Amino acid sequence: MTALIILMIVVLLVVISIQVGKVNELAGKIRGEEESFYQANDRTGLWLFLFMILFLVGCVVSAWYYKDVMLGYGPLKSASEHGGSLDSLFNTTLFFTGIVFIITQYLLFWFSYKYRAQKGRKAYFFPHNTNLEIIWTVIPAIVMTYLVVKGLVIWNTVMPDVDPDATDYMEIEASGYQFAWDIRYPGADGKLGTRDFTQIDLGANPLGQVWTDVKNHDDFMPSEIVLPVGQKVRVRITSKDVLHNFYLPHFRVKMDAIPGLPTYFIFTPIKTTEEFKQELRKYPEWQEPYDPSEPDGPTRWEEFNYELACAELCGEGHYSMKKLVKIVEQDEYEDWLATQQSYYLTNVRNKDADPYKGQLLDVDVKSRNAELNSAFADAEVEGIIRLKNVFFNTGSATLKDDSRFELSKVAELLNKYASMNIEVGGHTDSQGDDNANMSLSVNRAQSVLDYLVANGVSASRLVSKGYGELNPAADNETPEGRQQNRRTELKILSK
Ligand SMILES: [Cu+2]
Repeated sequence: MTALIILMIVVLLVVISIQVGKVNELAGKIRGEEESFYQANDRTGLWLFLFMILFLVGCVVSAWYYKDVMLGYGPLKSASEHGGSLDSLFNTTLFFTGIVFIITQYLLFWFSYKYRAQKGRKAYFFPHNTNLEIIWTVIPAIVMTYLVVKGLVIWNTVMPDVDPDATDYMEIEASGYQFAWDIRYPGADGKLGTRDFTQIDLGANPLGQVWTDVKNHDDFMPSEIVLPVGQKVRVRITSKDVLHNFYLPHFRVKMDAIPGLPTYFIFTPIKTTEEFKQELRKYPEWQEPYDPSEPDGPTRWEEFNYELACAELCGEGHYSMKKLVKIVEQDEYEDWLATQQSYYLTNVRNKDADPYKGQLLDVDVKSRNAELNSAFADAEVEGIIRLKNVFFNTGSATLKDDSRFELSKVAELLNKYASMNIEVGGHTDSQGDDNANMSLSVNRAQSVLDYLVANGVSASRLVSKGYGELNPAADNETPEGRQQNRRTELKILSK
């Protein structure tokens, strides 16, 4: 229907213009052909000149009117350290191209008016003018050289890579795929683990992390990007399928994500999300309601968030490649870090895909130490702290070497909380002879107590007790239950 109406309008316009042409022809015949030709020329020239004035004024007014929604102006000044220099490059280019734009538009329309055909005037013919040639070659050459050199200088300050041994930056990784981003942080060691595309398993290992590389063990994949303000960040950018583009408009960060060829961008955020919101708040258009159907709801500036987008038309779901970016103060960042779980520990550890299944790893010790820190800090009298990584040889009270991590941490914490008195309790499962279990638990508790004393804890603060199989923590019918029942516990007697 719409197409039919448009077609009819087009046909009508054609008919009208033919009719107008015919009327002009007739009028020309009446008034004399030549006379009407010059009159039409005068009119057209004048209209063109008026159009030019309106057009140029419109360009300037609309640019001014919309400047606060353009990156680089009003509230949308760069939120990164390097962004200002890129904005200044755009402004410089806009300045020169703006001058050229106005001069060429002026000449185009003014000349068509001034040199319109007039009675008795002949066109002046000149084939060549050296001065003009020099002017319009030399001036653009100088301007172009200036723009290119300035661009190169800025490129060279924004784009050089960091020294991999430097400690003044943090690295995160963004992997694009149809249609989302996987963000990976390096964890406590500050290093991203290696990847191998043949290891990719969409359910269990979406990035193809190589689990024999211990650097992977503490890497985590948050649902949003959180960064501390003032921190230099290197983003390693990769793609798992087609071309994507890592675009953080507020930080003037934009780089292709290319399958098989990691790229990078280094930037330093200088405004927290909160600071940026306070900037936006000063502008009336940002005080309007975020959702127009809810006039009393939150305003646009209150709902603002930095965003990561994909700036490559990568397919049907391209628009959904969006992630929130939060820039926060250092302490807030550390609180957030503490809530993040390593992908390996959460999804892979001790499963079949784990090459270290059943072995105690550095990353277990670290996360266990953090648990023990808070268990001791929050300990109540009569409370129980179950030790997880204390192992004995089968049927014996001899500690395995791997127990040293947990027990030396416990000794350190007991020395820190020096007024705490503790009972070390040994427990077994229900298999085998009851009396043998009882004496095994007594001996094992004593071994742990001896270890703590040997590590500087005063013997007067410790007692040991064997419970044998009397206090099961789980069902003795299953192997897992029995494993949980064979355990060492600390009971807080006083603090
Ligand atoms: Cu994309």
